[in-house]
Amino acid sequence: MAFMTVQTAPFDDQKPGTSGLRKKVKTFQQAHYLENFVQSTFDALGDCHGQTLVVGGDGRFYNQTAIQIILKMAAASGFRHVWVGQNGILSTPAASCVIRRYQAFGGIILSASHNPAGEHGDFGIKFNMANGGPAPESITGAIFKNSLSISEYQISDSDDINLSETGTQNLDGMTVEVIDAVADYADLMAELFDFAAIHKLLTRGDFRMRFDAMHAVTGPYAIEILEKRLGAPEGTVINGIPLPDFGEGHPDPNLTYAEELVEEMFSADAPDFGAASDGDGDRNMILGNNVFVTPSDSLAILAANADLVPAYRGGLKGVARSMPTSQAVDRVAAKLNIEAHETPTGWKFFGNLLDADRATLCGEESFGTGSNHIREKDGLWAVLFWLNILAARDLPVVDIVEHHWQEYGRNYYTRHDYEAIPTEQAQTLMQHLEHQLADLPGSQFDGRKVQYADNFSYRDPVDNSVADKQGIRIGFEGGDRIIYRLSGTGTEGATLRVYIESYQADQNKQHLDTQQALADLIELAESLAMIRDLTGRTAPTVIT
Ligand code: G16
Repeated sequence: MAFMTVQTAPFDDQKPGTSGLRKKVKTFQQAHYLENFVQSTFDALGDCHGQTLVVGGDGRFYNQTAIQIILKMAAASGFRHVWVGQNGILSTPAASCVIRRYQAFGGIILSASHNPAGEHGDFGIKFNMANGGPAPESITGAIFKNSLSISEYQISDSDDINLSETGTQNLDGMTVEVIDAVADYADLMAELFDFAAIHKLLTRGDFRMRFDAMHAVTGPYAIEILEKRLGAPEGTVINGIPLPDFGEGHPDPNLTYAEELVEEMFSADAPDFGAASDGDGDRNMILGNNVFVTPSDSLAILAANADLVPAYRGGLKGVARSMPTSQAVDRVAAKLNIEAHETPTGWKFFGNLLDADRATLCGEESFGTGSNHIREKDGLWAVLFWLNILAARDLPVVDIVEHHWQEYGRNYYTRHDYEAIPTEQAQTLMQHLEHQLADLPGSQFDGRKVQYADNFSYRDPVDNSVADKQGIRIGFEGGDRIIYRLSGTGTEGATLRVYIESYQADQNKQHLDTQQALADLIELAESLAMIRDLTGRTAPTVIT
């Protein structure tokens, strides 16, 4: 067995997006494509000799092939120790947990999140740092730069590692530890939440829940935690077996793609609590009997009820949300008299705030919620947080949500996505909006006065790094907002996201249908951006 140096040539499309590099499987299968990105990553990290690496993925097609390549390249780059999830599996939050628990140098996570999987689907790769969180822009920028000039990479020619059994193996002098993918994460959850109270709730007979793992990575985690450790009846977890093509589904936990769960939760005999997670286990959707909790409301409700959870009983240091996420949590922060941070979209922007202990809970409108327990958003953590609240308050989900609105007011909120628009059309639309920004402040639309209009720029309060052009914001007096962004995670053309929010303090007006309550703002968002004219689209692809 020996290390080889392989000659290669750069690819020009390896710029990491919102969450790592995501491309079609076919793109990754090109000769040298994955290897170039991995070498560019190792080179961006500096000296890897003697270091420990964590590797795992969401189990989608190409996961194990990619892991074998990465292990051989890690050995050739001098890593001394690698922790790999059994069968190559680690959910994104579990990978973050393992990196922190074993004080690794960092980890490689293989996932394209909720994007469809299988031979014709998507694949993805990203690097997480020693804190367990996604690499910051300084590193992803260096990876991209390296990828544009790479001319060779190093790899071992040894045999594949057996990933199916836990235990220690040797790869050209590097120790590979195949670990139980679930145990460390499940133990961490047991440390954070009141498992005894949740166990009581799930076994008392009059409380039913359903968790949809959507044939993606969370199945084994949910079965171990909800059914085995917390005593929920067998069958509580549906679609619990991870499949390389996710059962040809689209494991994006929202009202459109989690159809099976949504149908059950809005039926006459609906369970009391329903939840779903996504491809790699970091997203969550929360439902009650005939009620959907928006991710933005969920974040605000978790913050307002945090003192019911053992891990957060000491109080929250602060909260953080991505800019397009509704401002509901800001109101809770104001009441608790703690800091509220507004960051660009992308979990990586929460890392510094969490490390500096300036935020305890973080969340995004894109069905992501998490805390300082790891440095990724965490689907099952959010589900357990809700179960802990339900066990402590003994109220239906709908009451918890409505009581929250009564106390804090309701932020009506929706996101309209226009997927796979030709990139040039999307850019023209964003430029058209940019050109209006200077003139918009002070303008009136249906009685709403524009207070500010800009392209969001963020200065990280910890390291002062600046991220520009993070989305167009049109804010009105009273707090209503329209926001436009192009997604950084799609793999086909461009996805336009339009986020619309309106605040309602009047309890008598808090029970409208969201799309109706926001109808005039939705129409205004369309006309300001000229979506129909510039894209030919008459309706969004997905509404959440
Ligand atoms: C990723 C990021 C999130 C982001 C989401 C949507 O989530 O980790 O921070 O909110 O993408 O990003 P965009 O609007 O740019 O498509 P995931 O679950 O896909 O890793």
